[in-house]
This record gives sequence, C-alpha cells and structure tokens, in this order.
Amino acid sequence: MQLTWRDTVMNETGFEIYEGSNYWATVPSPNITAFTISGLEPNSYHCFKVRAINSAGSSPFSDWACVTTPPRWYASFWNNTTLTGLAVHTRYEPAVFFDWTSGAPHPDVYADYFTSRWTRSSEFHGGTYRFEVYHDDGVRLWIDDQLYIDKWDQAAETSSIDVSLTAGPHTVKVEHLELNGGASLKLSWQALAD
Ligand SMILES: [Ca+2]
Ligand SMILES: [Ca+2]
Repeated sequence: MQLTWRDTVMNETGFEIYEGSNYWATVPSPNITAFTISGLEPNSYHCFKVRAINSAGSSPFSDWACVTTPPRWYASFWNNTTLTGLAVHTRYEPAVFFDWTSGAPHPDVYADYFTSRWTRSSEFHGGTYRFEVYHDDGVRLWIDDQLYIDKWDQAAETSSIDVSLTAGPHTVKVEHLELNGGASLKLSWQALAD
C-alpha cells in the first residue's frame, strides 16, 4: 500500500509516519511525498498520519488516511494425507490457484502425499454462486463450516457446486490432497444470474 502526502514544509529533514498512536517509520530525507507500507495483516483496518520533522521538532500531523487491507487465504501444509500434527509450512496467498506439476509447493513440503488447508473470509453480495475447483488429487470445500464438495480421492478433474449465499461475509475453506504425480488446486467462483 502506498501512502502519499503533500509536502507543505520548507525546512524538514524527514517525515515520521504513525499507525494509530504507534510510531511506524521515519523517512530520513526532505521533500519526500510517498512511502510504501508493507507487512499489514490481511483484512484489517489501519489509519496512518504523517508529520514533518527536523532538529527543532515536528510539524502538526496530517489528516488520517485509512485503509482496509484485502483478505487473503491462510494456508497450512502437512506432510501426510490426514492434515494431522503440526503443519510443516504456513503462509498467506491472494488466490487459491496453483499448478505444482510434479514438484512441491514449498521446500519444507513433500512433492507427493501432502495435504493443505486454505481459509478466507469473503464478502458476497448475496444470491447463487457457482464454486468451481480443479483438483489433482482430492479436494473438500466448505462454506461456513458446511461441506459442499467431498472428493477425497485420486483425481484430476473439475468439481463444482451452486450455493445460495446471503449478503455479507462467509468463510470459505478448502482442503487439498496430493497423492502422487502432478498436483494442482485452482478455485474460483462467480455469481449466477437470478
Ligand atoms: Ca506430486
Ligand atoms: Ca496427483
């Protein structure tokens, strides 16, 4: 996320950025008007303000600039086919759309006989949605803890389900099973016309 501001101060040596009441970063040069904010938690609300600084003190703060970061998938991987024990790897991803071919999703994860779980809260407008997932091998899909797709077996195919959803946030959860050979998991959904 890019934070930008107007530089209306003549004699600054740099700028200080705050997130809420917490110091976030110092830009150690004058006449800068932008800073890249990184490392924010997905799907969280943040407000930033900026002030100019020099050896004598600081200017008043700018107005707040607020943003909600986009949701992302939280992924956990296991080196077994039962999603049990400690996950060997976790990460955030913007989409569940992978073709791992015959390789491993990460150096800590096996190339065969691994499983993963993906969860995200998503905002829906309400209506009927078609969820499609291409899976090699098995997949399970839940929405709000209700199981809609259960193909926990050797496969390389697309499974789909039409689900009626109320407007608002819903939790989507996917589990993937790779046995051997190629591995793939590609999830998408679209609203169907009423
Ligand atoms: Ca494989
Ligand atoms: Ca496979």
